[in-house]
Amino acid sequence: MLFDEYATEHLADGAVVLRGAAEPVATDLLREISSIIDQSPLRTVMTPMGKPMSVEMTNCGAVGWVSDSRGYRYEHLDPITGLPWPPMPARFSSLAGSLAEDAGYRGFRPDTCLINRYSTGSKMGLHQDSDERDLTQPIVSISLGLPINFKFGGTKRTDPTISVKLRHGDVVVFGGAARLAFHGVGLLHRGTHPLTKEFRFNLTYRVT
Ligand code: MD3
Ligand code: FE
Repeated sequence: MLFDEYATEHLADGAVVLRGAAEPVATDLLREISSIIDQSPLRTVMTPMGKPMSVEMTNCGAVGWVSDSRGYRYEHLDPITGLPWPPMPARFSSLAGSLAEDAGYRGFRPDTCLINRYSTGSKMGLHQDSDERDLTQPIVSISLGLPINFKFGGTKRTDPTISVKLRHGDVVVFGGAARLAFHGVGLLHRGTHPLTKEFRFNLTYRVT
């Protein structure tokens, strides 16, 4: 464990919340995020159904997640700049590896990190993350700024969901049976956070 002590909460089979685990490095992470955004700007993407997502996003790492009328996929080049995505900062990847290890997953080496920015009224509907080839690898998520209600269900869309509030610095690691669970994010309510103002940022580290 790299940082101070923190509480570990069991969320579901394969999913664990590390409460406030990223709080000690939040300002460093936000500085890195702002440098990534300077190189590959936040953008609104369209779902394959032609609806704009309410969350703005960008990526860093060898590949980045994109969505447009042709579907969801990972791309080596940022479609806005035509350039490779900004490299993943070394401290980003080592942090994710260390957090995954704390949750019981060894050797997590993410090749991409999706940066989502939520503003008042943003939400994310229930979905599965299944665009990656190696579903034995976990996903590490870091929440920064304003809190949201995270919804977590089962492997069928109609399975019941539980709700858990994710706050600044909280980390969730999803592996095993949780890797293909349906999940979503409730409305971001108006508010202000000393470090992120009116926003919530989420970092999602994945092995594609
Ligand atoms: C559970 N993002 O970008 S992170 C996404 O807060 C996404 O921005 C949300 O879902 C956000 O795809 C939730 C937590 C998360 C990420 C991936 C998962 C939960 C997951 C994959 C499988 C199960
Ligand atoms: Fe997701």
